[in-house]
Amino acid sequence: MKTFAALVVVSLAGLANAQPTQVFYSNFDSGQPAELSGAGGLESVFGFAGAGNTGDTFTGNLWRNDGWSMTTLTLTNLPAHDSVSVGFLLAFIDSWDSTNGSPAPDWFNLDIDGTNFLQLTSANASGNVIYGGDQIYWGGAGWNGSWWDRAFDMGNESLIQNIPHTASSLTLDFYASGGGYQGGIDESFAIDNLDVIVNVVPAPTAAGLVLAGALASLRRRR
Ligand SMILES: [Ca+2]
Ligand SMILES: [Ca+2]
Ligand SMILES: [Ca+2]
Repeated sequence: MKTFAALVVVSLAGLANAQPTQVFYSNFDSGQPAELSGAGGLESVFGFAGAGNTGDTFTGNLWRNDGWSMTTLTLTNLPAHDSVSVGFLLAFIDSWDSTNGSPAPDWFNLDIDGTNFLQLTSANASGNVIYGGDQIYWGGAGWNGSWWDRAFDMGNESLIQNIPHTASSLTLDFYASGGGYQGGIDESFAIDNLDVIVNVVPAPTAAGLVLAGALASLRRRR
């Protein structure tokens, strides 16, 4: 009987594996998503078109923010989950100056539920500190024609993968900061292919409930 009971417990444990579930995605090609608010707006991807990894490239429009205010994604009524992962394409547009450039520093930030998870810079115009992620573009994409632009695929950045999270709502704030940040046609950032995945904790299945009932029955007979 102990062996059978142990098998039941193992089976129930197996049913509890979290399932990755996409709860938001936008390539910004069909207008502004209802979940997105705050600063910025839709613009063509211009020269970024096609940059990226297979199946995850800049297309059509992106969302560009050229000021100091936040762009905010707000998700509600999330299914029961134990962690969250975020991915997007990130463009550093025009004359970003890294921490050892001038005027600097220029920062791109991502806060999740009010806590900072990313603070990155890019040496487009001055300095030499560059985020060491998956760079997918370096060239003159457009906008202010005087400067080259740089882009990254953030989908494999470990800092924003499998973050412990259980609340039914989630807020992402994207914004620039730093004493040297000039904004406008000097410095701006843009995102495309924004993707949010939660690891859903499945509800007990009918089979699981039957097994649980069998276990309870065994216990009663002792
Ligand atoms: Ca797009
Ligand atoms: Ca600059
Ligand atoms: Ca600057």
